[in-house]
Amino acid sequence: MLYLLALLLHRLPLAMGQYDICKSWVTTDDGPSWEFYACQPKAMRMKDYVTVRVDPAGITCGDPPERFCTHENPYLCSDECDASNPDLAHPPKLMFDSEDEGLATYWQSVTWRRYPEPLLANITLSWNKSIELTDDIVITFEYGRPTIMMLEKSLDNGRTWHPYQYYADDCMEAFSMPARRVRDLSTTSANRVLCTEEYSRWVGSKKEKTVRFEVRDRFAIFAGPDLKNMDNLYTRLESAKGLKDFFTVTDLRMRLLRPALGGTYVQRENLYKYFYAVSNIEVTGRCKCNLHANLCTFKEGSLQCECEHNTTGQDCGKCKKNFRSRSWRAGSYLPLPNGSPNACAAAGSAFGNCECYGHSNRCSYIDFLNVVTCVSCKHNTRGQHCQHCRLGFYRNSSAELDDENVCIECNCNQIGSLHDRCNETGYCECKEGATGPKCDDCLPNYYWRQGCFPNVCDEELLLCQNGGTCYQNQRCICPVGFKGVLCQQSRCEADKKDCDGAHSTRAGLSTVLLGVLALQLRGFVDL
Ligand SMILES: *[C@@H]1O[C@H](CO)[C@@H](O)[C@H](O)[C@H]1NC(C)=O
Ligand SMILES: *[C@@H]1O[C@H](CO)[C@@H](O)[C@H](O)[C@H]1NC(C)=O
Ligand SMILES: *[C@@H]1O[C@H](CO)[C@@H](O)[C@H](O)[C@H]1NC(C)=O
Ligand SMILES: *[C@@H]1O[C@H](CO)[C@@H](O)[C@H](O)[C@H]1NC(C)=O
Ligand SMILES: *[C@@H]1O[C@H](CO)[C@@H](O)[C@H](O)[C@H]1NC(C)=O
Ligand SMILES: [Ca+2]
Repeated sequence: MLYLLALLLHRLPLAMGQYDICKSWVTTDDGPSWEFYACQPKAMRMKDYVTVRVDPAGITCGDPPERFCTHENPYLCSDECDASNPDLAHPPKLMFDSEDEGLATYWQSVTWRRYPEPLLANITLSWNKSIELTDDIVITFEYGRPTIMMLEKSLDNGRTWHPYQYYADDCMEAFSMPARRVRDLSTTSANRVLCTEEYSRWVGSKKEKTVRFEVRDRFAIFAGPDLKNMDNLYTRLESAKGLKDFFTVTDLRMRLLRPALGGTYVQRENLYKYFYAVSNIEVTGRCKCNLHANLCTFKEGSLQCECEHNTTGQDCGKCKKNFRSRSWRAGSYLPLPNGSPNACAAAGSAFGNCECYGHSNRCSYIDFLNVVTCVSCKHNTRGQHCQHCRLGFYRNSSAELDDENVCIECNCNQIGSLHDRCNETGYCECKEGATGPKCDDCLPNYYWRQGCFPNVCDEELLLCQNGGTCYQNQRCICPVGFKGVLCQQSRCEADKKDCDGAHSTRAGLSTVLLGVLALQLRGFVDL
């Protein structure tokens, strides 16, 4: 019975469709054991998990309430948008609800009352998870499709953006790009970003409502018109550089640049018929789990792969702890039909097994030492297992040994410190007088000037005397008749000749003038 079950399970990958299961319990000549396969989650309706943001603020209609008209009957302007009335409001979430039979629900923008200033809106969809598109993105516009719009995508949760497709009724005029159709692309240009005129021309607002990003047409370049030859597609995805990433997104952004114009020029006397209204955005795709999971669940507000093959992370993008004897690899669609799981392996004791904590992909045997050591440790690590930090770096106590951020630069102040190394808590070794973790401060009674120097004068112990004033702890500015580091010395005592005429006005005056001259030369007094 168990054998039969095992046999059944073993046959499942083929029966259920490709890459649906990650492992099965099989019986071999050596007894029963697990067999592992490349696996991926099923495609889902991604609009159910999306977060949306509409820019700029105030672009959604209804605050204050506003009247709008349609292109079909511009004189019948009975429709009204009012954000405070649930029946007349058009908030962004209505782009993602399920459409009941009959009336469409939609997000709507304000009208183009500021014409000729352009009417611009950005609709940003975020998943906080990488997703592989498996079908067309379909955006449904009520009351006419935009004359000009652009689709952008991000692969890094919105940090950087790239154009995905341009849409215009005249590509040359709008984007200086020739109009092209996805259907005309070839195997070498399947991931080209192009401008299409297919979804922007006026055909009547009821007739054609959708704008597409054609994923299926691009797949069909490899898999044939009915997507029957998926093997060929999977082979291409595995081998053609950048092709997989082309269909992968974490975020999408629609930049609406000019509304539907009704097939004619803008009529200034009725700007109430120009606006955007989107009733649905369909995005079909699967979680990207690097072929290490066949389930993806919605947990704590984000999609998460349920990783197998002893991998872990949101995208199963690394090996589990204690399973890092070789570096992580994505599963592969090849060889057909079950692919390669490229599972992570336990850190065992086999000869040549050399843990590098993910900082190196290469080990080498050093003959005369009879050891295996990691080669070219990355992330500022060093050592046989890349387990130490390079000189000038220290261990990040909140990071695991296999973390890319495990080593932090010491950043010792070059002038204040003895060298660029630091201790385990990031403290540098300071020259005399310097202090602080990085040696960029001075101890009390020292002043900073390309390094720390002991104070010449201050407010406490090293007081300037005889009415002298302390200049930035660096020197005393002495009154006429006194000198010395702390102005402690009368010039009379220093030079008897000066004192002979101490009571004569002339001599006194010349001393004053000399003093002033001296100060002026030093730049302390303006005459
Ligand atoms: C839309 O996003 C782009 C960045 O891609 C930005 O430059 C532009 O100002 C945004 N437009 C609006 C209307 O917020
Ligand atoms: C994004 O997903 C990660 C991993 O699941 C989670 O830790 C983080 O809080 C999420 N961020 C947001 C903004 O939801
Ligand atoms: C993952 O590790 C477990 C032990 O925790 C082991 O039983 C299992 O076979 C491993 N799976 C793979 C794919 O290596
Ligand atoms: C230390 O590691 C944690 C965890 O990876 C990281 O978030 C943090 O930025 C690191 N600290 C520094 C200073 O690099
Ligand atoms: C590093 O140096 C600082 C300052 O000298 C000291 O307080 C700290 O305890 C040292 N840390 C270690 C781990 O030695
Ligand atoms: Ca809707």
